[in-house]
Amino acid sequence: MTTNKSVLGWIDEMKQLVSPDKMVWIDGTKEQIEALRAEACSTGEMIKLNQEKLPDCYLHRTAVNDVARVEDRTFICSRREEDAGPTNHWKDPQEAYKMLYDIARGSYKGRTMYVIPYSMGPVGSKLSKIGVELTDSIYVVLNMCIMTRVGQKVWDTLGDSDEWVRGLHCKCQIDAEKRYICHFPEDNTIISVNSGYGGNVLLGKKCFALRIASFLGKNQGWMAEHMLILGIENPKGEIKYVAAAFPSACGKTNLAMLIPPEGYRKKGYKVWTVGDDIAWMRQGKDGRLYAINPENGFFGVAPGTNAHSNPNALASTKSGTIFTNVAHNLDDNTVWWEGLDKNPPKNAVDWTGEPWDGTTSDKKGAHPNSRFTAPAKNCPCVSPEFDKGEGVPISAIIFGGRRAQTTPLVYQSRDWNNGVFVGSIMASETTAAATGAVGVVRRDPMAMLPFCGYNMGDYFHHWIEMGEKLGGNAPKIFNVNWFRLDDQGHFIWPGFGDNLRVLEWIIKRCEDKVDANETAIGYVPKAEDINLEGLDFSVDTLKGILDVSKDQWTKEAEGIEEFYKKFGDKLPKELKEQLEILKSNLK
Ligand code: GTP
Ligand code: SPV
Ligand code: MN
Repeated sequence: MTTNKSVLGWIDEMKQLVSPDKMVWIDGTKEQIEALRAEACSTGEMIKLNQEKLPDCYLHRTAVNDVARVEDRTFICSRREEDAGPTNHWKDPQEAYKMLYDIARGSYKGRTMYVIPYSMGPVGSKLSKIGVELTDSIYVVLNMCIMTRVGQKVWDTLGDSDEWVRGLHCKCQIDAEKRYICHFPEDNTIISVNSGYGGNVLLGKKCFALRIASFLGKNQGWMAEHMLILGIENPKGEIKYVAAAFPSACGKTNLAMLIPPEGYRKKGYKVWTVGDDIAWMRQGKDGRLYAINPENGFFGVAPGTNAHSNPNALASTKSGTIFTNVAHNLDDNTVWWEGLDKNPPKNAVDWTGEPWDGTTSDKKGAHPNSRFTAPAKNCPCVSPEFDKGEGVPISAIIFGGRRAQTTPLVYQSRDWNNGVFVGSIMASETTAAATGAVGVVRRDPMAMLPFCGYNMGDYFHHWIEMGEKLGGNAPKIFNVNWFRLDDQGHFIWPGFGDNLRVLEWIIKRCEDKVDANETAIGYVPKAEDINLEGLDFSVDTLKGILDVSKDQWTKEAEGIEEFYKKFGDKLPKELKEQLEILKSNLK
């Protein structure tokens, strides 16, 4: 295991607090994982699926009140309230520790404490960071063993250092009224109580790799972002990498694994997945921005994933995968979700554990935020760079969201600071990935609203400073919107694989190979420069979704002005200037 004093001291303290019956050190070996799976199946916590069709795959159902991240119960517990900022919920750290310890006290009685040493990023890479999660949930252990790199090597790499992130997870009674996800950025500590669901409890993911890491990045001069990373290989074999930030359930996993349209495939285009949710980025020796994916698996949205929309994601779930809150097909002991195919199982159990015949229209088989936890190595297009840990050089940063109107299919910012402005004004319709209303437009700067571990005004400053550091090597910044709707409420742009047509324009812009129209908000493609070959989509329709409406953007500018007021003195002057430029462009 480890002789690290800071680790042993903390584990001891937590053990005293939660009083487990026994303790198990997780080493991530096959034998250990097999034994834990068997134990979870014996208690009903997990269901072993058809091992011929889905080898090493399991199904888990969470409590019905525990199916998504809980943003209103997520806290940043910095010493000063101002350091959490106007977009985060804050609690005083001393009060928060007391409250959490009172809830956690004795909560492992009759249970086992699992100690998970994990690395975010390839073990030993200079860009990687180490965490230790204590949990009383086998489900969490097995998910962490997919999503992160777990095992003895992590202890060996950590050595005596006390640079690691403490994570305590207690399921308690899954009491929604006492559910808290608390972060102590100044103490490198996360405490999560009364949940057993995904982002609330897999503490390496949003809690560490975004909330804690964004704070570390600010202080250490790097960036932790809610971004996918993908490589686009052209027929000459040259690969360009882009990173893209979209809010939860707005298409990161899908874009990260996209399959090029037939015409592109024939020409020799390929797409390589580096990451589908989180990017850690740092300036490299050559001055460019390099990104790694700190994760080792995909915690992807199941509904809508099918052989047409995302065959690579589907292929990734065919072995070693844990399904959460999908429907269970009893006929062949497999899984099903809305949008998988047109044949819902007749003899099934829905995500709540009730019998389900696949026909009731008011009752879904899978929860809208049901998920698969799949090993990255399963992905047919996983990048050869995935495990290298040096990072890939980023040519373009792409922001995007779900907007029925207003935001065009794609536009390019005028320069870095204008790009930071474009990210800061992102807005998107809310989705089932968090509890609360769905479909409401809200501002979600850089898709980091729920994930920034400190004052978002300071976060904007950090972006501006990164641009100064990167200078002429800075990636170009774009914005995309796959979600414009027609009058009947249908998506206009075909999306998915065809998004490569837009990425191609983006790459060409980065290489100065294509012209554009300058508008009030930035550079928009000339419609004829987006390749529509092989697609039943007219240039006129395309013009419609490239349109920048002065009326709509004038309203948008008012909304931005209102939103910016939140930040008071913390709003960088560069962004104030950008807003003024937008307003004067619209006159
Ligand atoms: P998180 O894991 O929550 O961060 O989500 P994500 O950003 O990875 O989103 P994901 O790729 O899982 O997509 C979420 C939903 O958006 C799914 O239902 C997809 O089918 C849908 N979607 C993704 N890409 C597109 C697209 O290009 N067009 C349309 N219309 N829908 C899309
Ligand atoms: C998201 O909501 O952005 C996710 C899922 O990726 S969770 O891990 O629950 O945060
Ligand atoms: Mn996400």
